[in-house]
Amino acid sequence: MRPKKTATIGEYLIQRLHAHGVRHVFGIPGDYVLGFYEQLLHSPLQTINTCDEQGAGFAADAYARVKGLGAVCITYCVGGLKVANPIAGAFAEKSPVIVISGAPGVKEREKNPLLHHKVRDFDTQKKVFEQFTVAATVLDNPQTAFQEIDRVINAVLRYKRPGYIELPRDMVAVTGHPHYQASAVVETSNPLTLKAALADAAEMINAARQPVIIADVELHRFGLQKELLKLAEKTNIPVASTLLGKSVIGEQHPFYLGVYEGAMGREEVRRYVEASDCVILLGAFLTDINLGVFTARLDPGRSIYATSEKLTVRYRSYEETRFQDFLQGLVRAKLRRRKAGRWPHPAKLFPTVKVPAGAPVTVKRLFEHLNAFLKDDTVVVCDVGESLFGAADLYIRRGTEFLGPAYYASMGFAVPASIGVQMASPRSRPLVLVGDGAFQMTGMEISTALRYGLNPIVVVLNNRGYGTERPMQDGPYNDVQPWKYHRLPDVLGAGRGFLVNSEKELTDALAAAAEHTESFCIVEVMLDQNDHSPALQRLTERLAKKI
Ligand SMILES: Cc1ncc(C[n+]2csc(CCOP(=O)(O)OP(=O)(O)O)c2C)c(N)n1
Ligand SMILES: [Mg+2]
Repeated sequence: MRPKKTATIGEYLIQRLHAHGVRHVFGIPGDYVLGFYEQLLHSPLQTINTCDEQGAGFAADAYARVKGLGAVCITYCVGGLKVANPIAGAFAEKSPVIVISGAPGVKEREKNPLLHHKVRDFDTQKKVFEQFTVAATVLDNPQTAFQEIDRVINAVLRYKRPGYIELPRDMVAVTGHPHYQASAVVETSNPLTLKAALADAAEMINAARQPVIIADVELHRFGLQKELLKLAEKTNIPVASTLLGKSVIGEQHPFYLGVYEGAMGREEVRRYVEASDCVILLGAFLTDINLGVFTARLDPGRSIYATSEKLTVRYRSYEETRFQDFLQGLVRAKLRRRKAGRWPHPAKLFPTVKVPAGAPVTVKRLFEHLNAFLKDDTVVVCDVGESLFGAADLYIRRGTEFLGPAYYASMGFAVPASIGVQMASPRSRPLVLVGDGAFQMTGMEISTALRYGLNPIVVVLNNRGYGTERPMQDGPYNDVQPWKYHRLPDVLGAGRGFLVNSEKELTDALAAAAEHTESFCIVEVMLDQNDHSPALQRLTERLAKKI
């Protein structure tokens, strides 16, 4: 798309999104944003209309995680405040999403009339978004609008967190500053500090007996997976990931230990990591879930901690050092190559034990079967609950093929996120793992998948309620209305549904779903209410102690 000299504000926004690789915009129009939707229609960007704005927010978040930038476009307040939750999640988990909200025109705002959708003041919505975006603007001045668009997009790309652009409806078709030149922000590390940090880190790594890398989500976000592999291969230092960073490295890789999550994760991974005298944390979020509800034992005195926000080597911290420069520097640094050591590898999690075909499905067996079912083009998209905890042990074949809200943990993520995933990566087929409770929140977005010709396989883990919460504290508030999830194709007029009560039905359903590629499949798996994955049992025991 060639930039136009006399672009309107709306056109310029579209040009810049396109220039940064965005091809799809998720959302729902309203009168305050219809003018911009019309411009989108005549642009190379495709709009994806979801059933609900929350779905659009999750889809844009997932799109951003896969493609590097996502966009959601909604109307003022009624739409905007519905994307507040997914955008808060994108902020918390570092996903670069641009929120574009229509709004009353600048002229309409004079004398402060009570226009529809206004909550309190005209800037109420902007104030809300300022809490969970790295830059927010109202494009109310044609002289500065282009500059503001670039400022927000640059901040989003720099911090990998959401940004907010409010577009008053009478500004969409106004021409912006004709002589404005977009300038790329070039940020660099302070070379002397970087050099000192690298020397410090290299000395510590070289002196270590058993160094280990913990690779987390920022490596995905900053596209540094190749550097991670180079570092591991060059030094023979093994790599563990976290739940949020899962699939940052292909899990069949010989350097891969598994997911480290304190006492919640596999014991041999915990032991190996915690016995290390040099833990190299790369792009890591030290969250409660990532750290197995703070059961992880990581000593700062034995750690190198590098993220986009801070860099410390033991207790020394280094300012003005970019995360990517530090990692690239480590790859080039003089690091001792170790003898290939012996470290744990993820266990082969396959249903090797034969059980009677009619045996009911347990959570453990479900994940074993799913593991065997994963193909090279499968992207696993998890929702909160058993889906996420059980999936920690799935064996993800290649990089960036696992998405889950493993920190913010908002239910309702997975089904809409799968739309973003498949739009960003059309050759993939999402495998959605979602609890019945979460499905009741955003599962109708399966209709959006159908509308746009996508073909996710949605596995609904039906344990009749909020299973995750039952071991902590149970009551009727953890029940949900039983639905016949597998009958959804009847309602939507397409797709295939399967009801699974036994192992045999599970393997048959998965095989049939693999064959049925023309539209979505929904596999409803009946589980015992009191059956939990081992990881969840450990987690809830620890959480219950904190209530
Ligand atoms: C939007 C939202 N509301 C409430 C919660 C609190 N919560 C955490 S897990 C959970 C139950 C999830 O139920 P379901 O989706 O059926 O999965 P299960 O735990 O049964 O595997 C709830 C209500 C949440 N995380 N997100
Ligand atoms: Mg449930």
